[in-house]
Amino acid sequence: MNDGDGVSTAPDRGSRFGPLGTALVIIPTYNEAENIKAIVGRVRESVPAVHVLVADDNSPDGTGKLADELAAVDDHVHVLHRTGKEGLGAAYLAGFRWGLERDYGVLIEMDADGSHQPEELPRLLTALGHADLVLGSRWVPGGRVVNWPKSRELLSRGGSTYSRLMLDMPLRDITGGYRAFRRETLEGLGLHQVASQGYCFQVDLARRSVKAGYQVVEVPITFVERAHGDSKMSRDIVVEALWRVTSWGVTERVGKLLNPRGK
Ligand SMILES: Nc1nc2c(ncn2[C@@H]2O[C@H](COP(=O)(O)OP(=O)(O)OP(=O)(O)O)[C@@H](O)[C@H]2O)c(=O)[nH]1
Ligand SMILES: [Mg+2]
Repeated sequence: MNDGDGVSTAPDRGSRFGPLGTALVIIPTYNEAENIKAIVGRVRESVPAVHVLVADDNSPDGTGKLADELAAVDDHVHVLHRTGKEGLGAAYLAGFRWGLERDYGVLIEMDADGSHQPEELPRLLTALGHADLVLGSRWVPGGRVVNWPKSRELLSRGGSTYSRLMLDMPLRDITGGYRAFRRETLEGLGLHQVASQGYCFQVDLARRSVKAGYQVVEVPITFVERAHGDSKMSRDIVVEALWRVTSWGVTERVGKLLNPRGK
């Protein structure tokens, strides 16, 4: 869908990075009726050329219907209705598939609750002109969190630090969910093998990108705690992340011990 209104950067002379094409912002939703109109409006205002896909898991509070109302009056807004709650990872995978089938050049992850500010999207897209994947990062200089309880900050910082050390990855914010992928990056990640959910889904995609040799760039963002609606964070999500990250790290270490030259 490179219909001429895409966010494009001219390819660098001598750079392997081509123009970006049209961008699709994927917003997974479960019970975000209080937030959906505001977030879609802010995205469309911030970068009018982008398209938005709301990937709703049949939210009981009617988020999907509100999204349909937005789509009815704006041909840049689309809705993917899913049958029931299957978690953030499954919703993103379905959204990526939807976007890749329709030839979008850039696929962006963004929460519905206002934590990821659409006004910062131009900075992510600019950085993607020279990268395969851009991570909105709370934990690089210039990045910050607003209104987060100390306990959440510790959990997030701790999760990123543990993942960085365990997986030997040079990234500061590995669990964040404000990201911009080039379509070619997603096509190279083996998405059909991704089974992880929640925070772990984000760690998994970052890990696959680094392993595949992609250029991953972190851009500082200001992350704002949700003001409306309920968090879907749960103990299960944290336990899953801890378990999978540990198991990936151990598997890699054993692999290196058995085959130090990586042959
Ligand atoms: N489609 C779908 N979306 C989900 C699901 N779980 C969470 N989401 C959405 O994913 C985004 C992130 O979820 P949040 O509840 O904000 O998780 P969080 O940011 O870790 O938690 P808070 O900081 O408390 O907001 C939001 O837009 C949610 O509506 C799910 O099972 N299906
Ligand atoms: Mg949130």
